[in-house]
Amino acid sequence: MAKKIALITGVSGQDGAYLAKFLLNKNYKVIGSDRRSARNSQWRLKRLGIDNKIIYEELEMGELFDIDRLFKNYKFDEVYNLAAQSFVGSSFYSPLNTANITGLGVLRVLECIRTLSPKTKFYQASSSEMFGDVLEKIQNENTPFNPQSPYAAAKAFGHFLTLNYRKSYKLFAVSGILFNHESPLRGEEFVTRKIIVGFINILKKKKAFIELGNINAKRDWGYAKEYVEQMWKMLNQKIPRDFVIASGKTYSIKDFVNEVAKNLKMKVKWKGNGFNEKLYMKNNNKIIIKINKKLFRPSEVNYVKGNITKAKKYLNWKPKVTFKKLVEIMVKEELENLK
Ligand code: F7E
Repeated sequence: MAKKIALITGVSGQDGAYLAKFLLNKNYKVIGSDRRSARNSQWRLKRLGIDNKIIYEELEMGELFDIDRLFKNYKFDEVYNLAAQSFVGSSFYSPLNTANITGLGVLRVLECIRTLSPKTKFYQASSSEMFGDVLEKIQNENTPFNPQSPYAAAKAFGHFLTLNYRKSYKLFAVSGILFNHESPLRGEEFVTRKIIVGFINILKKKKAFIELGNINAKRDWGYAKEYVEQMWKMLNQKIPRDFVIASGKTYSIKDFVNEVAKNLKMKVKWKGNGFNEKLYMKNNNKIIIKINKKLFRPSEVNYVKGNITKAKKYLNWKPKVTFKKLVEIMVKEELENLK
């Protein structure tokens, strides 16, 4: 049987790399694309040992003709649209670029599918950030969106267009609303890996302290490697449906810090309040975390918690990796990579 062909946009990101590996193991021919400037950021593909196993294509999500060219060169069975300006914090400083890539980029791909390849199945990487200042305590596929950043607004645009193209043109187009998902392949600009790398640098005496923003924000964190498998499952259902993928548990950034410290056997204590809250080493009273006002976002998502009833029913999935296990995996691999 001929191999299935999949396109993963944003292949050198955390999810792109895990998904590429997963699809290669399922005997897909994987075309992975990224913007030209991401050429040098293939460390994740290398770490997973697949940098030479995928076909790499440079692709600007801002250029319709670039996407069009790819659709004329390959007959894709499945397209996973993971390309985005994905850092919420940066979206406040580059809102137009975020809207163009994270939002309009989705529409460009959908237009290529509609006009050139209507049998191609399409997965859109939607995000729990769309729930924003949450309108329901626990969020599911029907919870209304209340985006709090240019990133979240752009994701909501992509989400609704995916739904619209499914209804209007009968495309097999679905959105996975993924809550925060982390791994050793997470970028250091995101808070989980920033904390782990920061603490290890403190232990190695390469750094005195790290600075964080809002440590009271709460997130529903899961393991990226598990989550990307659900993307594939969504495209391999009989009926196209959207799904929330989450752990169903919520923890603060402070909880994450405490768990990392525990894993690194650092005895620590918090003191002070608000902007003056600090984390100290118990043995010598050295400050290892300070709060920096500049790292607060102009508007914040304070709390999210996902409901995965639908994923349990149709995808037959529930998360295996708990919060504690996730921190353990991330810390362990970070230490091993230092060796
Ligand atoms: O922030 C707070 C920050 O940047 C988490 C992306 O994958 O998940 C991710 O978005 C929280 C926020 O992820 C720092 O204010 C405090 O409340 O790790 P993050 P995110 O914004 O939740 C969603 C689902 C996506 O779709 C996104 O693409 O941590 N926080 N201090 C900090 N955050 C960062 N980055 N750095 C700090 O120093």
